[in-house]
Amino acid sequence: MAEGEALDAVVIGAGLSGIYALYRFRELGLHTRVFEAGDGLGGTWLWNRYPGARCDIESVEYSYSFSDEIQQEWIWTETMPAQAEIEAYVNFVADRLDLRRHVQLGTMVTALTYDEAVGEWEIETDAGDRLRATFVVAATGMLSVPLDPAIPGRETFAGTSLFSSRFPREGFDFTGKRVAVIGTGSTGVQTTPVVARQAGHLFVLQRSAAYTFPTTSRPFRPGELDDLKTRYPEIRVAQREAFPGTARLSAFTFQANAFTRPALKTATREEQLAALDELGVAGALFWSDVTTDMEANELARRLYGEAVARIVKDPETALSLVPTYPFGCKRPIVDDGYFETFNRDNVTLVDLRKDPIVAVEPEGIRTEGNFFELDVIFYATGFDAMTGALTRIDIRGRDGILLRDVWSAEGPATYLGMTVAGFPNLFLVSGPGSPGALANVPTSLELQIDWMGDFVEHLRRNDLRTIEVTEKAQQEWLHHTNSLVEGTVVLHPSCNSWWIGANVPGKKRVFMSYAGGIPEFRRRCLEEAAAGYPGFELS
Ligand code: NA7
Repeated sequence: MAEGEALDAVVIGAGLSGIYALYRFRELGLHTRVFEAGDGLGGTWLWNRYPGARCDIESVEYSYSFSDEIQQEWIWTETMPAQAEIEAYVNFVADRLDLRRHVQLGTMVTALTYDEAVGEWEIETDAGDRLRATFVVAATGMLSVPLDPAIPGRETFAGTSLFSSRFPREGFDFTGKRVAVIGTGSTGVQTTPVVARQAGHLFVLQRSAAYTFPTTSRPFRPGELDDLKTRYPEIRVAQREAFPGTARLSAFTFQANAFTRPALKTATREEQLAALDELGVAGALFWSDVTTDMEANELARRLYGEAVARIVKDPETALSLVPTYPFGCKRPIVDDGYFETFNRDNVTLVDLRKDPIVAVEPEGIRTEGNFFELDVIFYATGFDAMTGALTRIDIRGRDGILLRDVWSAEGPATYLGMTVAGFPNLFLVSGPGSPGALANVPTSLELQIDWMGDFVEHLRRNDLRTIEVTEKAQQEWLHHTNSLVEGTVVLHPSCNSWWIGANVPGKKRVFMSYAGGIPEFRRRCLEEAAAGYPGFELS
């Protein structure tokens, strides 16, 4: 890259969002370049290649809708795709559309500085690039900055330390090894059954128990995918009209159906048990009142405990596997044989609430009451979600203000999750205040990037160059997004989720996703555009 080269747009990140942003902007005729820190395409689905990594949305739904050719050509093999298939899909799309030549891999954007005099962004990378662009699209991912836990002595471990979000490309053979998995979010829960099948002994180190229910994923039956492909027009419409952006073919059908099911508080004991018989652990959770009534939520939690105890034979382990926080405060997990895994002779649950970690030592992990001799420690300890990737770049807007300073002082305010006051011509994909973590990602990102593309077209039609959201529009959006979750379970005092940044010490506790659903979000985006972008100063 030539020093000082000027582009129309720079996209940061070559995951699902970055690849679509590149395509959409290139279609507009914009000279666009993508910088990607990884050594390949796929973003989340490049980095998180740990055993058992799988999407919990149906494959036909967790895919781009913008090209009928692509959705007809690509062949999904399973109803919910595993990591490798999504990574291959992103690569297929990039090749099919000849996008790869616009992507510079192995390059981390380190600084973005807005030059007010000329209305351009100056972009710096760790590869020594220094260039300018009129627009920047930060497609940096919601869960792209891993949190390495502050456990003393981590670096002294003499065995192998593995990290779920940068798992070795060549895989890892756990055969016969003494392994500890730390963390029981989606990642730990997905990987546990797979590692258990190989390891000599697996210790699952659990600080918070998980609400998880079994996946319905399976290989497609002959002809099934072809049938689904003929239904794409109706599936895509249904996605845009559904709160979570899925046509409800997926695992979350349980949740969707919850609203049409009776209230748990008024259900008889027989009805409750019948739900467990029919749906297993999911039968404990999906009732119409569980996320709106804390008494019902507590009933569901206890019923969940009964359902877990039906599967897990050791009563003490079963008890430890029951969460102590309300259902709905964290993202529900979809697993493949998680609870059954604890019936294996080579698996031990270590309840860190009863026996906390003291330190990692060269030979293993010391807890207050035990020492676990280990060959491998596998960290599945989560991410600095939604804002982490953006606050790690020096993003300086008007008057040299740093985005990270603004957000740490005031919380991560945006308008529509896509624009920030004081940072002209900077677009965020799935930023805080977007449907982000509450929506089917491809549905949501296409909606956002199409809105950005339309906005840029509007500028060009009107011979304009610069957009900047007003403080007023941003404040109103913040008020609206906060009002949607006020008094709900996601802000319950016992709730320490990445949704609200509670997993990162010192991070402001703010619910960071738009809880109004995809149709309402879409309506508001379209309204803003149709009205000529009243929330923005245009020049
Ligand atoms: P999560 O959901 O943030 O889970 C991280 C897990 O790691 C969680 O169980 C944490 O316990 C645990 N953790 C974090 N730090 C520690 C330390 N120091 N000691 C012990 N345990 C620890 O991340 P995932 O990668 O599983 O999933 C993220 C999202 O990816 C998921 O929601 C899906 O959307 C896909 P805690 O709960 O904080 O007590």
